[in-house]
Order: sequence, then structure tokens, then C-alpha cells
Amino acid sequence: MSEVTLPITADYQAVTQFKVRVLLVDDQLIIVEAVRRMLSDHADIEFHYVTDPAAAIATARQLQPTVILQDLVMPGVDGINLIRAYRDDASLAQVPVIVLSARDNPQLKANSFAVGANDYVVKLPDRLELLARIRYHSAGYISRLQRDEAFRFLRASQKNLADANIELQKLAALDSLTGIANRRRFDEVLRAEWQRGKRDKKPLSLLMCDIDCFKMYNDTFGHLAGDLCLKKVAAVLTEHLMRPADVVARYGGEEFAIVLPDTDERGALLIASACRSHIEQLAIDNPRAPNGVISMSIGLATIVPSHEGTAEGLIAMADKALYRAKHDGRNRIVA
Ligand code: GH3
Ligand code: MG
Ligand code: MG
Ligand code: MG
Repeated sequence: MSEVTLPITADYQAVTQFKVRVLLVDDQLIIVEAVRRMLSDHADIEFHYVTDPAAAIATARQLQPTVILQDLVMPGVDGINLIRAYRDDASLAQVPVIVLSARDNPQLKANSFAVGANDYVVKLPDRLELLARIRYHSAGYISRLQRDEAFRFLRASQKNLADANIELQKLAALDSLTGIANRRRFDEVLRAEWQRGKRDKKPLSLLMCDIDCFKMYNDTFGHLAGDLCLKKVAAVLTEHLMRPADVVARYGGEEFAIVLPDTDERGALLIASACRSHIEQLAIDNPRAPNGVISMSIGLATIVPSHEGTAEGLIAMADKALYRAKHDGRNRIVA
């Protein structure tokens, strides 16, 4: 049984704590110093820069800025190409880019926006204006990141819930002592097989199995030993059913029900006889039982499901046969 994991809210909270992180890409240190001065005294803004344009991509990837201030004219690298490269990088594609250029040129502005820049400022701008643009673009980016993270978190939570539900449904179908199908599951399976047998006009067999003199076993060896015995019986019955469609269920107490789809009486008798002898061969002492060991009486009923009959009718037939098996001396099969 896999463990049910619940969503961890700490992960979600961690990513909601964003800061404005500025990366300036400019080859001139004098510009770097000027921008640094403009942004100092603002506790919510982190300033970073890179003067070597060839290192811009790697630095940006590592830093994950909330906004890039991008110079256009730099030795060896065209700023326009750098913006293109950010847009092609999975981790930078959405980061806002503000072009910071000395040139107030409409064609350069158009080219910048065409490759994915978000803004264009002629340098050096007024301090207030630069701050306002940085905050505006960062805020938009951060809220998009938060929204994406919230969706991811929601999807993960929904998946966790769905997984937990599946586990709960599996648990709800199992008997807690023996781990085999419980009465609820038995009812579902029998109803489904009844419908299928009716549709396919195939015989459906049911074995009702009851451990003989089990009260005496409990009285002699105690309830813990009784529980262990029930587990062994359940394991043996499950082990010796060869077809995946057959279902062994704990019907209640020391009674087990076995549903055998597409099985006629002859086939069901073979399986019942194998089950009976395998339980006897467990050789669990039960001194006052007919053979001195734990044994099982089995009532067998077979029917081709039809509109006239019901699944409950099949149970009643198997019960009646079981009663006869008890009456006739136990440790036997009655069809
Ligand atoms: P018979 O051969 O006629 O079936 O006799 P029996 O003693 O098996 O039948 P009876 O119905 O009188 O007693 C069934 C016993 O099964 C009584 C109860 O203590 C025991 N039993 C039922 N469920 C459990 C269980 O979960 N654990 C244990 N240890 N015993 C159980
Ligand atoms: Mg330059
Ligand atoms: Mg009983
Ligand atoms: Mg019994």
C-alpha cells in the first residue's frame, strides 16, 4: 500500500516571497555606478550587474532577475541579439527586459520591441522614472510567477487528493484482518458478475465456505490464534484460485464467499474440492472438529443469470447447500 502524501504548503509559501532583483547588462562601469546610486536606499531592490556581455546569459540564468536592464551597444555583442537569446532561454523567456540605450532612435526602439523587449528608456533617465519602470515590470512578472506557482500547487494538490481517494477506495474494499475482499466488495463483484452472466448467458457459480467448529477453536486456543487461523485460511483460498476473475471474499466471521464467473457446476466442484482439501492440509489442530483439524464446509450453487432470478437468490441457494453440508457431518461440499 503506497503512502498517502498531503500537499506541503511550505513549498508554496517559499516561492511567494519574491524581491525585486535587477540585473544591469552594460559594458560601461560609469553607467553601472550611476544606476547603482539611483537604486540604493531601496530595501526591496537588489542590484546586480554584468559588464561582460558574453557573460550576460549565464549570469541571468543563475540570478533569475525580476527585470533586466539591457544596454544595446556593447563590444562584440549586439544587445538586440542578447534579448533574442533571453527569449529563447526557458528560464529567462518571461523575464521583463528594459532597454537602457544612449540612442533615442525609433528604428532601434521598434527593433527592440520586435525581439521581445518590454520597455525602452533613453539613458540616463530620471531616478524616479527608472524606479517606477523597474517596479512596474517586476510586479507584473512576480504576479505571473505567483499565479503559475499557485496553479502548479493546485494541480499537485488535486493529484494528491485523487491518489488519496484511490487508496481510500482500495482500503474500503478490503477486509482489515485478512486483506482479502470484504463483504462490500463481494456484493459489488457478485452484482457485476450477475449482470455479465445475464448478458453473456454464461453460468455463474458461488461457493459459501464456513469453517467447522470454529467457536471451539477459539474457546480452546483463544481469539488471537483464531485470527491467525482466519488469515491462513484466507491466504490458502486466495492462493489456490487460478483465474484472475475469481474473487474470494470474507463474507463475515468465519465465512468466506467465492465468486466463480463463467463456471459451471462441474468446474465449481473441482475448485471447491481443491479448497476443502487445501484447508484440511493446513493441519491446524482443532481437537473437537470432525477430523481433529481445521476444516471447511462448502455450499455450492450454480445458475445462468436471467431476468427471473436474482443474485440474492444465488446466495440463498449456496446458503441452503452449506446448511446441508453442516447437517450431513461437516468438512464436505454440497451442491
Ligand atoms: P459450525 O461448524 O456449525 O460452523 O460451528 P462454528 O463454531 O464454526 O459456528 P458458530 O457460528 O457457532 O461460531 C463461529 C465462531 O467464529 C464464533 C466466533 O467466535 C468466531 N469468529 C467469527 N469471527 C471471528 C474473528 O474475526 N476472529 C476470531 N478469532 N473468531 C471469529
Ligand atoms: Mg554600451
Ligand atoms: Mg458461521
Ligand atoms: Mg463455522
